[in-house]
Amino acid sequence: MKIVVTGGAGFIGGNFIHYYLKAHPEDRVICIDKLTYAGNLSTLAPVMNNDKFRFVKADICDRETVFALFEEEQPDAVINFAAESHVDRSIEDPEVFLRTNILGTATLMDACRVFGNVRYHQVSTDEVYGDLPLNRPDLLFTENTPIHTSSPYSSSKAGADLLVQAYNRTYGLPVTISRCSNNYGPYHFPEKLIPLMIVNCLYDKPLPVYGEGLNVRDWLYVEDHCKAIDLIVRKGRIGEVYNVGGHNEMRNIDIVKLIIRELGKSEDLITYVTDRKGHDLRYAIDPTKIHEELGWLPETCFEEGIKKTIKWYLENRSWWEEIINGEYQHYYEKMYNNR
Ligand code: NAD
Ligand code: TDX
Repeated sequence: MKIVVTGGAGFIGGNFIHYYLKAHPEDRVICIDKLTYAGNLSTLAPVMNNDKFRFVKADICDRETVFALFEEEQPDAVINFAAESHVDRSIEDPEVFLRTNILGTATLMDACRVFGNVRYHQVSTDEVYGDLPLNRPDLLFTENTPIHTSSPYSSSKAGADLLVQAYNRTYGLPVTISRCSNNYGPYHFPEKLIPLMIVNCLYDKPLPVYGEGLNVRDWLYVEDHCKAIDLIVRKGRIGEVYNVGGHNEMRNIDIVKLIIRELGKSEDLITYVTDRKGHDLRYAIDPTKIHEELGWLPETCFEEGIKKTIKWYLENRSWWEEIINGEYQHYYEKMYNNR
């Protein structure tokens, strides 16, 4: 099989490429990535010399380049990870989220239509379902939960999902969608909760917890997400949505305290800051469908996954130090100074 993976220089796309080339050494992977602030070629350094891998620096909204690449490569499947992915950035500046997340998705699917009705998979998120109340642990997101978004980010992802379903119904494009909960693991950009707290702890910097830290996220080790996507692309039913999650709900404050403990730091580093606007209270995925239909189950429990993740950040300082010494510093000052 020959697959196009977009956004492969980012967190989940990068982990997916590493996983996929090991799991399917006979397949060829072509990665398209614009290398925005979130894209990092050093994430792909271990596979750059693999002759089954090709990297192309391009914008998924650039129709001419995307079409030329499809004509040349004639892929069998496309997996779209490329997106603007950070909620806080979407609150500051929504426009690029609409462009990449919606128009980029349309451009890729148009290329799929033109070059042989290519199999298309959309990597979506549980955030399209909005949030759940904190006092109703019995409620979970199923694939039938109505779309109900809170941030410009989640709205742009929901817009893309609707478009994917419309391309299936209108043009018969063979599509699937996965909606996963919060991922964590290696190569996670340090603007997101877990890597930000690890990096700040290592520098003994304040740990900025939004509001009271009581919001709940449902965490999944990134490799389990990658395996789920691989299964869906190979065995999933066309036109279907699959939720992906491992029943691992945790309050933000408990995650922060756990990281502090693992790194032997003091809870005095915790600093409560102004809450995120429109902050979703709780996410929780019901993964029954992907389990029953495709046999998927998470393999890495949180206790093991967080230890592996912290170890990775300790052993790969150059990867994240390069990031935080660049444009990230301006971002950090803008978002957190005087918050
Ligand atoms: P990320 O921000 O780490 O990486 C995004 C990648 O896309 C970067 O390499 C960036 O350079 C690239 N990109 C951005 N705009 C582009 C464009 N116009 N053209 C080409 N490349 C472009 O994101 P991530 O956390 O790896 O998320 C990947 C996907 O998974 C996203 O679609 C996101 O919505 C979804 N998702 C993420 C999570 C999570 O917890 N991180 C959970 C569920 C779903
Ligand atoms: O400094 C912080 N302090 C803090 O308290 C940051 C960055 C976050 N938080 C809180 C906000 C959230 O309740 O931690 C929680 C997690 O925040 P993020 O890491 O920004 O993730 P989230 O907003 O939950 O979105 C993530 O999961 C779903 C990804 O970034 C999305 O791309 C994905 O779709």
